[in-house]
Amino acid sequence: MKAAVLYEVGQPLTIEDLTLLPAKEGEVRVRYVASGVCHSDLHYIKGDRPYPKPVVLGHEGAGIVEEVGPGVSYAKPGDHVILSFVPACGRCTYCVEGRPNMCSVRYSLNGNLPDGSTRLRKGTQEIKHFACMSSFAEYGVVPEGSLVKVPDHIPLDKAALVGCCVTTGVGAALWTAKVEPGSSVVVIGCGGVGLNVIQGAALAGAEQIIAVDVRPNKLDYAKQFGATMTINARDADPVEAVRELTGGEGADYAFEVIGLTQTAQQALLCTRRGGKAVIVGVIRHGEQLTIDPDFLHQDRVLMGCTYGSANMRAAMPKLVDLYLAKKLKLDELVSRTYRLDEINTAFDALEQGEVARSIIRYN
Ligand code: CND
Ligand code: ZN
Repeated sequence: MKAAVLYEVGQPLTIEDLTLLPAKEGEVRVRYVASGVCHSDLHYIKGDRPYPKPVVLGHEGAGIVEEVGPGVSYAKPGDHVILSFVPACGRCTYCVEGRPNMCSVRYSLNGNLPDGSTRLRKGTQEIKHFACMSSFAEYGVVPEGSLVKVPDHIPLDKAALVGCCVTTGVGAALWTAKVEPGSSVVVIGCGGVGLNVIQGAALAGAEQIIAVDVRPNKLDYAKQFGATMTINARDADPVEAVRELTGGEGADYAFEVIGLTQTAQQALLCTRRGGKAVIVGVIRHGEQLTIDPDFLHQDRVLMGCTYGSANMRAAMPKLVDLYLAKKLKLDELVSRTYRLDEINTAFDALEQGEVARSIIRYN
């Protein structure tokens, strides 16, 4: 099968012919239909975070189950699935608590499947998996716990986005911050994930949704997804601008959706007394955040967020239903569709801020 391999940090991905070994006990072979191109993948390409290599990236995929290994009961060949980038084991404390986004298995993978081995080969060379998914490939072998079944009539290229940016963004508003009706919200960074925080805040009934970005095209997208006001951070200090727009108080909720310490600080400074700041962006490994303790003293809450605090098998089908009911935008997220051999162009477009989201579509 064809797959895009990252050999070295900072190098373009290489399209290779790889061998995919058969699914073992508790694993499933999936034919990918599409994979979104997320900034988290770009963080690994740029070396913002360490990861074993060579690796096939891609963590926003959907496809069709082709074959199931021994002991698999959740899915059968032909099932349409969104892939979760966390393979929930169903047994650890986090899974049992209904917080499978933090399943213990996730933190022990190190580029392998849960049994500690890999199914990807270039000749005899072992290639690492990413998030047990590696959806920048035509096929994947994934743990059963990565699958979220969806109805056959949802287009899988749109469903793929539910695999990361939609669940992360909408979930950050609904399940991490628990945005309340009538509240004021600031979203700093209006890319694929940030636009979904905006539509999540709109779904929650936020009254004021202030979008901050440095690119005018992103602020246009933000309005389309429910922002009531926009600030270009190149033209105005976002913290001062937010204070002005909120009667001098600051917002009830602020979300950082870029992955920079400076904007994370801005998010906290944008909140009113008693407000919540949620850091959704992935900040470069090893960097430190400086916060003013006086600020926290005023009942403010600073929160992290992984996967929108979602319980994936409960959350994703609900998001799909909202899309089918025309209450959640997915079509509008897909600015461009690329072939796998155009993947480096897709990453350039992401880095240059040209797209809301782009997807890689297989055949
Ligand atoms: P994308 O690159 O699409 O969006 C980032 C946006 O930030 C762009 O629109 C930029 O123009 C904008 N931007 C850049 N600098 C500034 C600035 N100084 N002020 C205002 N806006 C700015 O990225 P994405 O939406 O794919 O991902 C965003 C972050 O979310 C990224 O760090 C990614 O790794 C992270 C993320 C987190 C999680 C999670 O579970 N927490 C899941 N997926 C992605
Ligand atoms: Zn992602």
